[in-house]
Amino acid sequence: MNTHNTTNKKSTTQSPSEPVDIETLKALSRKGRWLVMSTVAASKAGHIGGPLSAMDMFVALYFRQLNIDPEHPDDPHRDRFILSKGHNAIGLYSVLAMRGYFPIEELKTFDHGDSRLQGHPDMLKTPGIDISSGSLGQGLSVGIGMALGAKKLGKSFHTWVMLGDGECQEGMVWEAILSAPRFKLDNLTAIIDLNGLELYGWEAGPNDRFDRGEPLGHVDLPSVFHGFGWNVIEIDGNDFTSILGGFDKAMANRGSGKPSIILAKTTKGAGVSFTSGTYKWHNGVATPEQLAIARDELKQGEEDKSAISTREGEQS
Ligand SMILES: Cc1ncc(C[n+]2csc(CCOP(=O)(O)OP(=O)(O)O)c2C)c(N)n1
Repeated sequence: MNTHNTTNKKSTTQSPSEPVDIETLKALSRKGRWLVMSTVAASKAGHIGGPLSAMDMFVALYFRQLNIDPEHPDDPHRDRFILSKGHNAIGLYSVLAMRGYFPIEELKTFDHGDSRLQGHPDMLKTPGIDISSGSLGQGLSVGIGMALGAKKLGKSFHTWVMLGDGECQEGMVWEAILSAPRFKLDNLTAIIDLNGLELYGWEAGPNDRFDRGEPLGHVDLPSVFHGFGWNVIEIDGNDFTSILGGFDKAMANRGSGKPSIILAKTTKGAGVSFTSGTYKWHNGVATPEQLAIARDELKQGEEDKSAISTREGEQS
């Protein structure tokens, strides 16, 4: 059971009071990317590439799409979000902090033993986390359970699940893809962050230990998902107009009896020149020089250095 503070008040779910415009969403994304880079550098461990490729979608979900209230993270009427690729936790934490689930300052504790913000999401510790994740492949099945539960109980919330393309090599994902249409879960939307790069490939190449081919590059995903019975939406996952249009299509699909899949083309490590488009920054720790470059590129000011912290006894 979730142990966060809860209230039994009537539904308090809400989107931000004023719709957040696209320029503001872009600024939030830059801030979120900076929080990822600086927090991971301070903690000296964590993932970069996936959190940055997914950042625009995290921001669009939490600032435009989800029916949620940070003051009541366990409101039973809230929309659900499952980060199936749980190693992207720092990306999600950065957006949860900006949205008011906990202080941005708390990011300084990321990955410390006694922190609420563990390296992978923990639903028993962190406000705003609906499901613990990190072992790849499980999130969509959990999302199916939530969406099915909503149908059975007559609840109107929508369930969103984000997966990685590397993650889709887990067989359990495909069992879930097979079963969601069977249950007519039009209250479920899965997003695949198609950044085309993961940590590992399959075969040794001439200049590397691994062939870094696209995890799903050989699969005609739209046809496959059509064939399985999903409503297929293709977007540019690093463009807010495209993202918001995709979310609208998913919501318009409610009532159709089909779950929606959003195939989101993204760039791994997007937003920072030296992390962009390379598997090498799947995880990693930026040097002070690299952080300075990232801060400039993300248009963060001097005051944002405060996001950088060091663990006691460690050098910056
Ligand atoms: C069951 C399982 N196997 C292996 C891992 C180790 N692992 C963590 S991230 C990752 C690659 C994931 O790539 P992708 O899903 O494309 O995510 P991205 O970082 O690109 O967003 C792997 C293999 C894991 N977390 N869980």
